[in-house]
Amino acid sequence: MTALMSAKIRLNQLQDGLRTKRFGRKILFYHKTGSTNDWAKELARCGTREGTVVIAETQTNGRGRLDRKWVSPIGGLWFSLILRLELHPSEALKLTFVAGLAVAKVLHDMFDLRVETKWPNDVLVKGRKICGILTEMNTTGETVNFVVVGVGVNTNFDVEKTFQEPLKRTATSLENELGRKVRLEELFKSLLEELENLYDHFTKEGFDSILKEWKSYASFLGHQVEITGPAGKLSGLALDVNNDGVLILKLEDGRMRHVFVGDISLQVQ
Ligand code: BT5
Repeated sequence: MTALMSAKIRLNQLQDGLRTKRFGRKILFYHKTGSTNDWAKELARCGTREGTVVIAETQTNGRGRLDRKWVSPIGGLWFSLILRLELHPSEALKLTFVAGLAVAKVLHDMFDLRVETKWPNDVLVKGRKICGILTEMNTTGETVNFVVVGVGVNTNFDVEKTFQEPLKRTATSLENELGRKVRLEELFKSLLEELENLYDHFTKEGFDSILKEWKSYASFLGHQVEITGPAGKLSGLALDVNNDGVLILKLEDGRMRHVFVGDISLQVQ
């Protein structure tokens, strides 16, 4: 495979053999765009159907949570999926777990990698971030009009050469972990298939078994962690993630704390 083939996305192969009913049946492709989440939201606002995907080879304004920057060079897999489902706004976080589990399963099954899920929206390999998920929604009062789930997987590039400090130490890519490039289109199709599978399970059967499986990849549970959130830093034992996707932290003084938003870092003991 030449470097060009593995960095560029071959549009005609994105749907070739795709085994989904709805996800990725309509795809908008950009060589370069600001953020695929922004385009997906725009399309959803105009009524575009569930399962539509926006994908780009590179993003100039890739976003993380709280408007943080998501670095999105060529060679990565950057896409957003439009979902239309009945749920309460407080439940949208659950879709982040659905997507995180889909990524973890696919990376494990396709490449035999030891992947970990980290609350709330990361997938890691050997403690380094290989994927981030950004779930955004549009609401009217308590009605969710649509949800956009953005998935970014560091794939065919070397983080050492591509990222700056401190990201080159905290991130990894499939190329770094496997020592080779992979077919972006095949990875994309497998992710869409797993996403559709798990999403259908979630809408029909509920969140319990999704969360249970997500937790089976969550190696931070049972460890001392530090949470950085809107209210500052908190340290404690990461006890559990409850059925709302909320992290339960046991503080050093023994009190329990529900954490709704934040970033976890493991504490070295
Ligand atoms: C995320 O936010 O992890 C969500 C990332 C979602 C990206 C996808 S790509 C397709 C779609 N379109 C978008 O515009 N976004 C979505 P958060 O948990 O807030 O993490 C952001 C932090 O991760 C940054 O502050 C950096 O520290 C780090 N980071 C940035 N780029 C990274 C990368 N490529 N790989 C690993 N870490 C990165």
